[in-house]
Amino acid sequence: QDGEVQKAQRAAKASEEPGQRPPTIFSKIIDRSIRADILYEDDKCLAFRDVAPQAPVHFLVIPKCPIPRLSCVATGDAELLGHLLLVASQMAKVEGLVDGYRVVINDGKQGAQSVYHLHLHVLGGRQMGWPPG
Ligand code: DGP
Repeated sequence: QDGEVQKAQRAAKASEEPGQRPPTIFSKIIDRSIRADILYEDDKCLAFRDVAPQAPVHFLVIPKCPIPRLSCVATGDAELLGHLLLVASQMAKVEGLVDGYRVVINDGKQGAQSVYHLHLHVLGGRQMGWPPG
């Protein structure tokens, strides 16, 4: 669960970039006020297909608590972050990505983040290139 101190620290950090604070469209997916193709849900996270897929398989794994971005995480988030990776790995198996896949987290302006609710992209089903753009 998000402690009060963590919440305040996150709000302060997120507000360094005006207009980029939770709640975002992902909060509406979590509370079902907008539709998404949900693949997995538990008490801590949700996985759903990306609306603009960049690969044959492209889904997002998000925490239910609205952490804006990776650079806002704190030591107390370690277990949650590990959980998100485990779900990404399990869902990649369920999606049949046996030949590998890519996991991406975009952070902030230079990281090309557009939705300020932390999310892992899982992309697969085609050959990836390196370096990424
Ligand atoms: P990023 O650039 O890392 O912040 O990626 C945000 C991703 O979220 C982007 O690939 C498109 C996806 N996305 C944005 N809005 C929606 C939505 O309403 N539904 C779904 N399923 N995906 C969305």
